Order: sequence, then structure tokens, then C-alpha cells
Amino acid sequence: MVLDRDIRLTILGHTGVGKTSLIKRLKGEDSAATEKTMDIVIEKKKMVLLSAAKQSKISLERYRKYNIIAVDNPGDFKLRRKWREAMRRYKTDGILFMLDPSQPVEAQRVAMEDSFNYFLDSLSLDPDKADKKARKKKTLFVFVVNKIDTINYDETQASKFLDNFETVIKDFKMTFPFAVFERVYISVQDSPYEKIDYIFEKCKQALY
Ligand SMILES: Nc1nc2c(ncn2[C@@H]2O[C@H](COP(=O)(O)OP(=O)(O)O)[C@@H](O)[C@H]2O)c(=O)[nH]1
Ligand SMILES: [Mg+2]
Repeated sequence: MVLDRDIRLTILGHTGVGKTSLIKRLKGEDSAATEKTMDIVIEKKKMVLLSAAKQSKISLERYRKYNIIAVDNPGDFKLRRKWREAMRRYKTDGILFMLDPSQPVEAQRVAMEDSFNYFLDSLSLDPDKADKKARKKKTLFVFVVNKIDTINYDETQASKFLDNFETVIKDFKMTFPFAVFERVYISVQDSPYEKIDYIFEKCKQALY
């Protein structure tokens, strides 16, 4: 249907940061029980974003449905090579990179560097060609600090946690000059649905 639009998102991050939980909440399922993700899992949901209600009755946006195609991935370092295939096969519009302030920084920084390299690999296995494509590509990178309930919902602290990753994020920015960068602080477990939806709202704004 003409009114439908796709948003293809790849959810990446170290193991246990809450990738599968986020997708469960997106689908309206209970996020309490997740099992370890061992392979790429494709989840689809058709949704009208909450902001649509604020649109005027003559606006198309009011009636537009978004197909959110979320690609869940394993976080384990041994399974991370699947990330490249996931992004290559589903031609991702954007990456949601999730972080967990209750886990050590270092392993998560390595995961972030891996996401950078596998994303480039997914564009082309030839590094020069991949860099060239990256320079023209309009992509979305959302850095999601999850589990802010473990830091008393303190957004300043969440933002400081993200500062630990600034050097890697700078490389993303240099390599993808046309990309859009967003930061989200959330508790996938406790946040109201509006905050979950807000992530996809941001993605929509960046892509359309
Ligand atoms: N405290 C807290 N725990 C969370 C939150 N989101 C997820 N978890 C827990 O973190 C663990 C790993 O979650 P999971 O979604 O499987 O992580 P994944 O490996 O990235 O897919 C599970 O025990 C979740 O219940 C959150 O917002 N706050
Ligand atoms: Mg998982």
C-alpha cells in the first residue's frame, strides 16, 4: 500500500545489553524473559507512530503505517560475524547500537568498533569501496543507553557513560559524513511505551 513505509533497523550491541528485550517491547510483548540470542532474528511490526495523532486530519502522516523491520542479533563476540551478513542481507537503514551502564565499558567499546567494521564490510568487502559508499550514505546511528533504572534514571549519568565511547563515535562521524546521529536514554524494562515509540519516531524523522 502506498501509505506504508519501511524502516529497516539493525539492533546491535554487546551481549546482555537488552537488544532482544527492546524488540519484545516494540512488539508489545512482556520483556521480562529473554533467552540468549544465537542467530539473526527478523521481527516485523506494522505501526502507526504516536506522533501521527497530532497531525491534522488532512495530513497523510496521520494515516501512514510504518513497517518496522527489526533485525535482532547475537551479542556474543564469537557470533558477531553474523552482524555483517544481517546488514548486507537486509540493507539496513539504520543501526540501533545499545549500551548498558551496568556492564564494563571496554567490552562494549570493542562491540561498537566491531559494529563499525561489520557495517562497512556489509557495504563492500573492498575497504576502499566501502569507505567510498559510506561517504555518500545517508544512514542513521542511534546510540541507546539502556537500563537507566540501574543508575536511578539519571540522564546526566547516562550521557557521561556515553562519553566513554566518544572516540569511536567520532570515527563513525568522519566515515559517514551524511549520517544522522541520535542518542536515547531509556529503560527498556520500565519506560512507558511512549519512550519506546520515540526511538522509532526519531528513526522516521531521520529517514523520511
Ligand atoms: N535492569 C534492567 N534490566 C534490563 C533492561 N532491559 C533488559 N534487561 C535485562 O537484561 C538482560 C539481557 O537482556 P536481553 O534483551 O536478552 O539482552 P541481549 O543479549 O542484548 O539481547 C535480561 O535479563 C533483561 O531482563 C532494563 O531496562 N533494565
Ligand atoms: Mg538477545
